[in-house]
Amino acid sequence: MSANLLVLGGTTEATALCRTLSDNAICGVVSYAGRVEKPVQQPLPQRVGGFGGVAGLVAYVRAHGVTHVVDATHPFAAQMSRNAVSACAEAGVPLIALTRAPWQAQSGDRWTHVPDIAGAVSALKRPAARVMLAIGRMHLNDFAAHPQHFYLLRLVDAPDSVLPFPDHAVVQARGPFTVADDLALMRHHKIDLLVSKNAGGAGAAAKIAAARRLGLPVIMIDRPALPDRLEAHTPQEILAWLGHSKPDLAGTDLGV
Ligand code: 3Y8
Ligand code: NAP
Repeated sequence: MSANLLVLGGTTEATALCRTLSDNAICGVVSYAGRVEKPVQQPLPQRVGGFGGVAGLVAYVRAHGVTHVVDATHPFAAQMSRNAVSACAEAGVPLIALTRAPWQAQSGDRWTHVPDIAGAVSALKRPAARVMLAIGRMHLNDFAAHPQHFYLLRLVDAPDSVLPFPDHAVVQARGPFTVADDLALMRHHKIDLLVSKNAGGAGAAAKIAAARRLGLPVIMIDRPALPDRLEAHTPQEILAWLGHSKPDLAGTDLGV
């Protein structure tokens, strides 16, 4: 039976996987939550919007004859990842996660680890600073508790409501970002503190390197706990999991 994948997308790794699947003529659909107005175009058909919890995902998998699910969502998309584990177990469909290791502090880094967004908000209970808040839009209102700071906000889409910060600037940009651009951005806004999720990967790493270069402190939000599941770190590992890795041709009579 040929494979018919459901890729839970929204990351650089998911984009790389979609390219690999398309290059290997493996059928699948990539799924987005619909968080942003225009998700990047992929070389696979895509669907946008929630499934309707675990039951909705089970129903989707069954209705579309999905043979394998790859959870290539962001490490902070914990609810989606939990739902994928439960739904695939219930539907009896194999699941693997395509994920990336967390960033590790290097020499010169001035990180303060906090367990979650609330921890980052508490860490901002301090005299006024110039804070780069590069965690997207979904949790901004939590930081209204500390209006004394100047906030530099980087968002994928323009804000659709008044932001709860008396002193702020908005940069509308979609990653991946470069160190040179993030250095220039932080210098331009005289940033003296960075708040970041420990996203891992390359797409959001530029600001971490820029903060190191500038000697800035970073409030680093650690990842939420995820259920146990099979994990891979490259599209090639996914191909192998699908049984599509190139056969070992050594010693094979190619008849040429
Ligand atoms: C909708 C799909 C690709 C994927 C690219 C990666 C890299 C660029 C860096 C900063 C940090 C942040 C944010 C970020 C990055 C990649 C990746 C990544 C961080 C898109 C995308 C969707 C989203 C959703 C969006 C969240 C927000 C988070 C912005 C596509 C562009 C801050 C995470 O406005 C909103 O509501 C945005 C919401 C979830 C986190 C949040 O809490 O706000 N991502 N990001 C996905 C969907 O609808 O299912 O449009 O391409 C994807 C990417 N964003 O294909 O190259 O792989 O991480 N995304 C974080 O890491 O902290 C920006 O500014 O420095
Ligand atoms: P989340 O909190 O874990 O998920 C909340 C709900 O959103 C899920 O239960 C599901 O709704 C829906 N959902 C999430 N991802 C989906 C997907 N790929 N396809 C279909 N429905 C999805 O997720 P999130 O943190 O909001 O992330 C949403 C999307 O943004 C994901 O694609 C993720 O990869 C991407 N992203 C997130 C971050 C981040 O910092 N969180 C960073 C970069 C990219 P139902 O229960 O109705 O199925």
